[in-house]
Amino acid sequence: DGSELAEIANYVRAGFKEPDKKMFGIAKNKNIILISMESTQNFVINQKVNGQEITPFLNEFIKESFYFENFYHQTGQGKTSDSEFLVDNSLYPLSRGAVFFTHAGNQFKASPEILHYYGYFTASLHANNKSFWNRDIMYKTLGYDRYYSLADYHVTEKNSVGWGMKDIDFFQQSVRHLNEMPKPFYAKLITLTNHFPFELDEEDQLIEPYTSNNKTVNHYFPTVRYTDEALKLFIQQLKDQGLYNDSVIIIYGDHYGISENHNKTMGEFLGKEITPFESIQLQRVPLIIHIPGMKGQTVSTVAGQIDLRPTILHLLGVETKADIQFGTDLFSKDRLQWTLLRDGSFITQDHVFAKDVCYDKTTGEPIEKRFCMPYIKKAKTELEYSDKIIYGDLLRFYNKHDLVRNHRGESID
Ligand code: GP9
Ligand code: MN
Repeated sequence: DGSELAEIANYVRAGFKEPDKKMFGIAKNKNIILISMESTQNFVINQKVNGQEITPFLNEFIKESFYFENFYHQTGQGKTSDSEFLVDNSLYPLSRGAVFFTHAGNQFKASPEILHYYGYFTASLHANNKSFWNRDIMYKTLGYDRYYSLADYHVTEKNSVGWGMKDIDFFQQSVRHLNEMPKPFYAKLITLTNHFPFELDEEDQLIEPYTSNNKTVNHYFPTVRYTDEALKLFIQQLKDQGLYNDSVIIIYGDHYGISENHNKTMGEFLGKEITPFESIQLQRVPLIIHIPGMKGQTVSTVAGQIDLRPTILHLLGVETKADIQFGTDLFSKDRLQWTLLRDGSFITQDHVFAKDVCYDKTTGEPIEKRFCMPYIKKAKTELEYSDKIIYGDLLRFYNKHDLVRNHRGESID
């Protein structure tokens, strides 16, 4: 029955933080353009390889955007699909498998579905086979109006590399789709070129690889640089098409690209040993939110992908107080400084908890576990509650009727 959901609802609503009044509704009726950057970790921002910038475009773009420097991915085995799940639902993915495959038949109350009540057209754009990650099925469940997949792109041998269509071509053709969509829209674009094993054609190599005996790490940098170039061209096209000033642009990394297996080389590159503490810090991915007419700012609040849904909805002026979600608005003044990764590791203002050890964030040194204790319980509770929702399909008890009433501003029980 719905009693389990009631307990969970009490928990999440008790943790609800009011949005910043200055930000709530600031982007009402604007388009949302979400860009998922494949395998892009935050350490590449403002970083050089062989004396050359890895992300010259993003390094400039963050100056005119909100740039979140302590933003973590929270994905598990479902990789890109897990990040999509987090962003649209503000629920945790599963500890094993991909919820896109295992629970596509559930009822969710994802942001695309909610945004319909506010007149939005919702779409996902990704030049891959539509059934990859079960997206064609799951997107219907999440309430997407349209999935622009492989069949909607002109893909040739020349404009492909590695996993498929090159990012520059993908963005170029995506602009046409964006132009055709009813406005306002909520559109998610998923890049692909910076995918392991980071293959690139000679002509697209804008910087030299890193030099070490580790091919994966070496080739990561030129492909990140390539996607940075693709983003630069895309933003210019948005300006040319008159879409730029009507759109909030949100760029985020989906998950790590360099796994723990490469910690030795990463340590050489960064000039420090990659301890379990540093390993967690490497799970930071870029988050850049560009709001037309607003000045840039670097924000250091501790946050994760789970926080994007309330943030986006609040920017659009949509209340989420009654929603079942585990994230908090990134602009909320009194948000808790904490984020929880899917493996139970977490990060607070002063501590990192990883592999059952509590670390001091300033020194990176292990300290007594009691400092992390209050959050250990919270971490366990949240993952259990989120899992319960998914395994028990509990949001079916938060039925359509409640959802509509809630988003008409009527109260629900
Ligand atoms: C595939 C792309 C990459 O469509 O999203 O998937 P990943 O392997 O990163 O989950
Ligand atoms: Mn991915």
